[in-house]
Amino acid sequence: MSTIEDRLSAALEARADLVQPEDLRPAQVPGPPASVTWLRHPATYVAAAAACAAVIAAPFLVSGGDGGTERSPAPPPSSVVPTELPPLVDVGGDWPAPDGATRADVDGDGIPDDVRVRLEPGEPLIGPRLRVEAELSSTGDLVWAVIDSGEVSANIGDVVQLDEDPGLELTVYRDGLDFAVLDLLDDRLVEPTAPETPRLLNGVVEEQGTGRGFESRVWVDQGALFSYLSDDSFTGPEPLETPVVYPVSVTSWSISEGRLVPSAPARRCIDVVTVTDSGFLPPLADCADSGGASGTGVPELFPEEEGLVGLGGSFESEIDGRVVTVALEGTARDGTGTVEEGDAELVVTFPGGRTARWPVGAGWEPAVTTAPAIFPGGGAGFLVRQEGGDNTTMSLVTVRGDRLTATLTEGEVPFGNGFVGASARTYRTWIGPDGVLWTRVAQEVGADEQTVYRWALGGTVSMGAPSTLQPLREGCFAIDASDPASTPLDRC
Ligand SMILES: [Ca+2]
Ligand SMILES: [Ca+2]
Repeated sequence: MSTIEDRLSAALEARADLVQPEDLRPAQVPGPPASVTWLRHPATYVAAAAACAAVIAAPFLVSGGDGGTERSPAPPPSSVVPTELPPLVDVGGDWPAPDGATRADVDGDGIPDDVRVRLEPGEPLIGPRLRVEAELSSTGDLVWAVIDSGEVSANIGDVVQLDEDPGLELTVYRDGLDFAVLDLLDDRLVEPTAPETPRLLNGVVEEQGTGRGFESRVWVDQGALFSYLSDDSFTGPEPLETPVVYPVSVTSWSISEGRLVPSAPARRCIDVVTVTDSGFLPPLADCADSGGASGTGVPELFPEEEGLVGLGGSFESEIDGRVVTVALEGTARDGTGTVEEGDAELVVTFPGGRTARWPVGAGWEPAVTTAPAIFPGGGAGFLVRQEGGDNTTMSLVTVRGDRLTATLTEGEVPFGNGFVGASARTYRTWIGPDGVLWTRVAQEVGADEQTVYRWALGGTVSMGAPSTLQPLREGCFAIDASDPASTPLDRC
């Protein structure tokens, strides 16, 4: 029986006169890499976790475009077409293939072919390139592509059918980089040109200048290739502190004329509340909200919940099916309308008499809204307001079990009532129907046009830590500030 090298030599000789210099270049790399997770290959979970920090810290490790580096063969010395083609040099045929062969019908003859990933030896764990090769059952030929590698590992992902050729296309997971898609074309594997956006990335796409990131996922469902990008950015770095329900833009992919073609994005929601068993697939559901930033529906923002209880007052409320008593205890400083640290506490008494306390920070005298803020997935909290001067500072105190925890807020979207920076541009935060917590920010001074955000509780991974309030952009609405509850809402 001939060895792979024997077959390779024969194949190379047979088609040496077909090969152009560019055939030896590394296949195209689709855009800059970012980060990782959501993997179907068990071995890569560990590898991805190990590589995560390093990848985020150094996201631009490989060249994009044609990969024009010293690794590429030199171009012809002039634009004159050479009359003699250079000999085809094997690249990576002797690199190790630690994962062994995957079976996939690359040539479409109905018989699975052996597919391997060979890792270029190098530092710290692997070299800068991979060789993906397939031994075709139809001809016995060995076909391959050399592409850029990730940091630690690579493996063949699911096979996909993206065009009308019967052969299946390969997806290649590379930690820290976008997925590579490889297609058999003219007896070699090629990487179709990918658009800059959306990405074929499992990980975080950084939002410039904010320290936040968008979540990007890739998956295969019944031979079709999909990806999504979250509509909103979240705190991170990874895993991002995503809420339990949030909108994403889903893209399906095809190949046409040597290009990866994304479909028009479809708005869906990641929803771990209603989708409890999705297997390896992301928990996608129709969005229950009014349509979000890219929709056309109008959310029910008003009337605003206006019930307030001040220091010394209390009320009953139902949280997660339990009736609790909520009180603001303490006293304000004489004549100033302010409190110092330790002067005031939010006290929640649970059935059976157990109490939990949250100390109100120094500031204006507090009041608490009598209607709780309600979040998808069962989260709930009370809004403590400290109003004075031009601003109202707000703290959302969540009830988890028998504990009170103040949520964190950060980022560009302000929380509370006041003016943005030194401008006269207003922002206002309120609890609307169904306990939804909203903030609206005037687009210009005095304008009715307001950007509206729906707040969600993020950080579902680390239940022991404080949640971060994550703003989901609902869109722009014209709101008459003098009487917002009675005027019809229109999208800007
Ligand atoms: Ca085959
Ligand atoms: Ca195909």
